Amino acid sequence: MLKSIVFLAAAAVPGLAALVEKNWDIEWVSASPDGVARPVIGINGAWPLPTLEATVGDKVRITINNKLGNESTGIHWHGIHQIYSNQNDGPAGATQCGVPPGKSFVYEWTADYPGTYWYHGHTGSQYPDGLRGPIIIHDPKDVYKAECEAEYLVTASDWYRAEVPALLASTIFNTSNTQLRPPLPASGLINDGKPAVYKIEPGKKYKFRIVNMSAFAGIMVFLEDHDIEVIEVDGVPVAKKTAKQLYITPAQRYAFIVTGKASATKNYGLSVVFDINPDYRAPVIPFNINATGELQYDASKPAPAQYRVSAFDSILDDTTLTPLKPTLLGPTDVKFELDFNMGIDASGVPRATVNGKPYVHQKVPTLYSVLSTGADASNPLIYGQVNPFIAKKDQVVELVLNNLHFAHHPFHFHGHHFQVCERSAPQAGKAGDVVCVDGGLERDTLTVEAGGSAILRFKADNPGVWLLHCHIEWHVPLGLSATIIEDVAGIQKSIKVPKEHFEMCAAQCLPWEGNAGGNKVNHTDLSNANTPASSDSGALYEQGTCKPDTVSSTASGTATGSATSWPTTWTSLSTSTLYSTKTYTVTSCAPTVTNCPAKGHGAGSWPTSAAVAKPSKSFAPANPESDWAPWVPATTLAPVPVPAGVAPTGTGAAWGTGKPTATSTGKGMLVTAGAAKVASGFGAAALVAVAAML
Ligand SMILES: *[C@@H]1O[C@H](CO)[C@@H](O)[C@H](O)[C@H]1NC(C)=O
Ligand SMILES: *[C@@H]1O[C@H](CO)[C@@H](O)[C@H](O)[C@H]1NC(C)=O
Ligand SMILES: *[C@@H]1O[C@H](CO)[C@@H](O)[C@H](O)[C@H]1NC(C)=O
Ligand SMILES: *[C@@H]1O[C@H](CO)[C@@H](O)[C@H](O)[C@H]1NC(C)=O
Ligand SMILES: *[C@@H]1O[C@H](CO)[C@@H](O)[C@H](O)[C@H]1NC(C)=O
Ligand SMILES: [Cu+2]
Repeated sequence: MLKSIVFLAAAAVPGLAALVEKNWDIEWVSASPDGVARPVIGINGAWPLPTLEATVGDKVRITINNKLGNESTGIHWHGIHQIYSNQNDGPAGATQCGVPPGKSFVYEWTADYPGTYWYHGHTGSQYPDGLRGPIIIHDPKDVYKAECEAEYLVTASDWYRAEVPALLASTIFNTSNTQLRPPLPASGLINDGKPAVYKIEPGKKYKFRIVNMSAFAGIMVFLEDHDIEVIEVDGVPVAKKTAKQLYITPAQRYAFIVTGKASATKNYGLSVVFDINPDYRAPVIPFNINATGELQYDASKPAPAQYRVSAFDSILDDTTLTPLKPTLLGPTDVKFELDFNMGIDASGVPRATVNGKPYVHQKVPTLYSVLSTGADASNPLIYGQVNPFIAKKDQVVELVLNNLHFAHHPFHFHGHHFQVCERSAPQAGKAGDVVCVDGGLERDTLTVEAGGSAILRFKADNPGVWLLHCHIEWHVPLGLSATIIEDVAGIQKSIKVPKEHFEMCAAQCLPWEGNAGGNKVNHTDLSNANTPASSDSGALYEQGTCKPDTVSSTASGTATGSATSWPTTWTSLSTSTLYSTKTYTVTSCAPTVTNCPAKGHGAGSWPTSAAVAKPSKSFAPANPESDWAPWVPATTLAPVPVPAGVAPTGTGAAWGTGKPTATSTGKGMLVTAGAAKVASGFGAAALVAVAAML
């Protein structure tokens, strides 16, 4: 295990940010957090994974060495804004190529805001296989710190006994799974199976940070006989609010204060209840996965029994929380409307769609297309089916998310904390016209209620390619993602991708220039771009369809075969192994294998556009400590009173009352459950409505 190097003292002095540096071997290890051993993805030979700690203003540099042998990888730093460092955000296909086995990749970013975050794999649904851990960005000016005796970290996660490739094959990529059921977890973990005993002294206050690292299950959190005093959501400090029960969707984080009882004669339970229902309000599946932690007053007394509640009737509505320093955006400049849904397409393949189209992972990562297509980068057509939306510099953008599906979905936006303008009650239908006012909740992951909507806002002041996607991990490969391309000119001017990043593409014979399909001459010619394949639905993970350069001498660039019969060197790539249960046909390789640069830097042709050659800010400088761009606050922060009417009314409508019935209305039409809304205009992926319990 590496030692955590955090220079708290130095970082507290402005201008003297520390460098937090780690070298992580990503490799398979065995672990049995719920008593059953299985292979998991560890770091430096160990699992659970380390908590990454830094202080606001610190530079973080993490080298990952992919020693998995059989899968590509990559890490997303969830909630970190990546100001001028979009190339370090992590999602394969959006801002980088996946890191193939045997390769190393360096992530460099600034700890821009304090709070509770996490890191996780963003390639091939790897985080349910264990590749996820907490990030804590300490705040020397933490307003709530003085009153707390100690700080505790709680992680909660659903846990699966089969590995992700098998889970995907049996559920998500299984065309017989017409109800789109996700895999169901076997157990729920607090602290990845490590002890969850929190020492409490009478009358003292403790800060708890809780991170939900679930792939699917939301969690309900409540304490026996103690209040939860919420102070932070997703890294955003909020005015204190007392709650009895918290509902935390995957990827969300909370910090809260627990006050010790004046006197206690026993120990108390901290309950985490995992919810595997499509909408927790009307459970169709009993809450049968629970985990209990301990608020320990006296170690000599017994641990508490599981603390249960009879109903989840006092769950905190997060939209009633107010940031301590609200972001002031002013009036909206542009509105992007995203209607999302799930269904099966005309070929019977399970899909999740945004405006009728599943996100399809392209050959050239979207960021690399922005950097290499000059003026054409402002044309959304060149990016292929990544559901692109282009925002201009400094525009105030409204994201209207209409959930046409009957389950709730937690949406996460990379690169920003968004402002929640409005969130509707379940089954309220599409969003109406709303004049957004500043002051409401800010966070980076928000549940959009079943059959309802949410309106989010952000200012396009962080040049980059940012995914906006459902954070139920099983819905990502189905295509439930969109791409927000923010400030094209700013990206071209200020984002410098180190050539080592392009080497990840080269090693897999993937292009790193041109449009989505790698066309460098005619950017609107998408004939070589990825489209939804009829034989699989690996939307986010179609990567590495060529042989690695180690076997280039025998390849012409085109091959057909079943994965199981491919040469072993091929199966070291993620795609071939991910689809190892089905025949996978490689019909196009761009560039052809013979065009692939040899190993090492400088071979091949790296992008030469003026924008890349002349960065205004560099995150791969020779002298990182002095050379890195200073932290620039993304927006001006000033307190304003919370306007009336921001909080939604009328939550709590039961999903159960509008229980869906199986309805098929034919190609191109879609009927959502409950709300019975009709949508049209599904281009490539015609949907039929499906009824699903899950
Ligand atoms: C595919 O899904 C069906 C229906 O849920 C299930 O019966 C079958 O076992 C699954 N196939 C595989 C290979 O897991
Ligand atoms: C964790 O996230 C999952 C997925 O959305 C959600 O179902 C679950 O309720 C969350 N858990 C908590 C404690 O919020
Ligand atoms: C889990 O907790 C919930 C709420 O307290 C309770 O209703 C349920 O019975 C518990 N399930 C089990 C298996 O203990
Ligand atoms: C570029 O490709 C598009 C789409 O295939 C085609 O319509 C157009 O004519 C092409 N332009 C040129 C100059 O070849
Ligand atoms: C890669 O190997 C590990 C360890 O044996 C295994 O658990 C995992 O399922 C494999 N991945 C694929 C895609 O086959
Ligand atoms: Cu989802």
